[in-house]
Amino acid sequence: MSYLKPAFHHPKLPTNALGLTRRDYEGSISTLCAGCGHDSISAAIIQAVWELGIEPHRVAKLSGIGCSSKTPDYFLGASHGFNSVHGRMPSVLTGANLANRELVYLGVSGDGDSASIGFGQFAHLMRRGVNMTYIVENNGVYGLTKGQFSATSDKGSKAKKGAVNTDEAIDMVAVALELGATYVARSFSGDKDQLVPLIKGALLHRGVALIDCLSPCVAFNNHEGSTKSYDYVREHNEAVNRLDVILGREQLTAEYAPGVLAEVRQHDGSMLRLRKLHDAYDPTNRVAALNHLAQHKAMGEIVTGLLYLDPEPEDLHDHLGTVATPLNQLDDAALCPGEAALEKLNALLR
Ligand SMILES: Cc1ncc(C[n+]2csc(CCOP(=O)(O)OP(=O)(O)O)c2C)c(N)n1
Ligand code: SF4
Ligand SMILES: [Mg+2]
Repeated sequence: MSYLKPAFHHPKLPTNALGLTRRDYEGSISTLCAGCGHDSISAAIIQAVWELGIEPHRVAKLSGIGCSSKTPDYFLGASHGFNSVHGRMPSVLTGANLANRELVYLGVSGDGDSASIGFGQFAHLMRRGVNMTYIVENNGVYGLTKGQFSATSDKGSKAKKGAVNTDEAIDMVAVALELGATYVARSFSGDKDQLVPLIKGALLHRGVALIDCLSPCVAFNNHEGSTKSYDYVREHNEAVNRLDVILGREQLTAEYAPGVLAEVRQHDGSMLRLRKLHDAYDPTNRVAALNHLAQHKAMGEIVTGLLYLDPEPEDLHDHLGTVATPLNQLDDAALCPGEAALEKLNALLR
């Protein structure tokens, strides 16, 4: 059950480039547990889309099943939405994207949804390079079904009632890097300063963007012995960089010391500025990103930040050579080129 929020707001609320307030990007009232990390991610999504000045009706938000997959109801109430079947968001989103590339696609999923039942779907979406932002709200448990270990629970991590996980964990960031994702980041729901710019960069990226966002489940995975609790993530967070997203229309200002700044221009002219916390870290080197992850994992650290970015990404439409016009705007002549064209095609296959 969800509740509608009252529409009135303070007349002096700040507006974005479209004259809309942050309230115009909200959804219905959350029914998640108070303190759930997923609610902070919804707030970060609202902030990012509002700051970018994207019209809400230009966004399509899709999800699977889980507490995480319920969250699209709680943001961007005026956007297109589709709550699919458990683990099937990637195929529904791929189909929608192929039919209409003009929308901004945002997929929200959980670690159970993406790393277990939907793992095959996740893999194929990444390797195909569907132009979208994929946020995994990763709490290391099946929250909605009351706290079973998920495939991202770390080996040795303790469940609320004391059981120890004996299985190896799947690292969604490492998998996405292996599979060719062109924007790969990890963040923490409790670090809005890091998360909001990462979401903005992902939404502007014209390729597949993954954000693995650690998001503590206060009901089932926030105790001592858990490696996905607020305390654990805060104590073990190792950020490789801090991101600022600068749109073409905004004035560029130099505010960082030389040697610690990496600038990457994206296809649309937006500039991603990375304040490097590690001077040696190169966000455009896929192999280095995988090595960095592995080295820090061995030290028990959770690496966050923008780990990999391909500034010249290709997406599924580039690979398939599809028509740019949304399919529902094509006329009969374009959709049905006639008998002679069909004959020619058939002849090629004989
Ligand atoms: C086909 C199918 N299998 C199993 C379920 C039961 N189920 C619902 S949500 C869920 C796991 C959700 O975990 P996750 O994706 O991590 O989301 P969270 O609730 O932790 O945010 C499962 C197994 C289902 N709804 N459909
Ligand atoms: S059960 Fe866990 S994941 Fe689900 S709403 Fe509650 S805190 Fe969030
Ligand atoms: Mg989960």
